[in-house]
Amino acid sequence: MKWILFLGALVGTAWGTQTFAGDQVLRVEPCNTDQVGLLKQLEAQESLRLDFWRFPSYPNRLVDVQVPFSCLQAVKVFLESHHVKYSVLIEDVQAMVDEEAQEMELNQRSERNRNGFNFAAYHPLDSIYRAMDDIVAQHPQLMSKVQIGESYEKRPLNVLKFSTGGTDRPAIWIDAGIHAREWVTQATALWTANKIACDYGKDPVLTSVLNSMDIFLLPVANPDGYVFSHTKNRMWRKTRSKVPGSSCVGVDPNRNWDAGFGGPGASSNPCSDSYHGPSANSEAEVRSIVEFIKSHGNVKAFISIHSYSQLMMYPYGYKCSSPKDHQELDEVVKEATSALASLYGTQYKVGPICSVIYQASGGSIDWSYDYGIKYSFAFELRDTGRHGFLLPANQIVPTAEETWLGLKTTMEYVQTHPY
Ligand code: 0X9
Ligand code: ZN
Repeated sequence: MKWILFLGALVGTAWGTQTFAGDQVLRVEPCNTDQVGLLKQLEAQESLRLDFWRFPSYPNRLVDVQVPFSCLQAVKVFLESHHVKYSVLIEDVQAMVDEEAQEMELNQRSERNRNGFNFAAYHPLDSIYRAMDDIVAQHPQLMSKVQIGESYEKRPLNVLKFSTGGTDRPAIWIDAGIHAREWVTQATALWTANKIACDYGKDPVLTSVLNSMDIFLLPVANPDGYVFSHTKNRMWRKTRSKVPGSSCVGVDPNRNWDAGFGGPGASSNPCSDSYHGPSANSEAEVRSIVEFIKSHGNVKAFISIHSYSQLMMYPYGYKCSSPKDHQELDEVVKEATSALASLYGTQYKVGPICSVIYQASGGSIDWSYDYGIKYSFAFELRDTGRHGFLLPANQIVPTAEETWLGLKTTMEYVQTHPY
């Protein structure tokens, strides 16, 4: 018995499921480069098993970090002794995870009874895939399912194609959920699919967009990670590929694109959450999107949806200089986020990735921009850290509704400014 408890404590798991009992999320506010350096030192110390919800970067940027219960005291003492300011954002991660799981369970029961799909709840992958099929079945004239490839664990990568005719019209690409734990993004994408299906022919802006362009929407870009985040570790971010020569699993699929690959803001350590992988496009999930975009040949906008922080960004992330279209892109993100804010007042920050969030190489929208897709944007949806990745399900629909206004404004701009 003793050794079972010991083993359990050692790896922090119970029956193979990661638990976060007593873990806290700290908001750390480094006030100079030295303090950022200290945080990077902490990050490098693998034995602490810190999970950076927001990575440390420039001074005066907020850092959110989940600290295992067993290291809390030591980390707090370390921060205090170095006069680094911090506060507790989340008191007990496991309590929030449990609450979310309980809510999901209740919802699943009520969905079974009503035989319906509740967009205001989080769902496992098979439910999402079934809901996608149902939406397609209800709108066969407007949409179809396109499988663009397979994940590492051989799950289909399902894209919803919205098209009102023509062959290979100019297209808008939208992906969500490339980071597994960002659950509000997959949920928002699904709500959006349903919104597009229902509003075509009613909403004049959407109708006009779809009368001249196609939309491709990938709601779950990292299905293996998503399943893992439901079954084993709610905080899983990466893919689930095996890394030769390492016992650690997975690659950060937003460090794996062929854009400044392996540069600053990506890790060469397979155990890191921002591990860039053995080579650019090593991940089946990334490769499938790249091949699809290349073979399509007429994609005019590329939008990646992440959470959290309430940001709308444009390139670059792998370098801190602005792209040549930055003035125009800045105009678009300002318009889009003011439309977004008009619904519930949700405030977004905008700008290039490097200055708004941090330097991060190998990201999707840098690749798409350098590939020639001018309108390349990344969203970071709600919230700003109160719940972080554990955004309560009652915020899914409001988040999706406001994001839709931002997306629609962006799509309208793309349609009316061809290049
Ligand atoms: O670190 C990231 O990959 C993104 N933040 S997150 O918390 N969602 O992990 C920021 C990078 C944004 N760049 C692109 N989306 N390309
Ligand atoms: Zn992300």
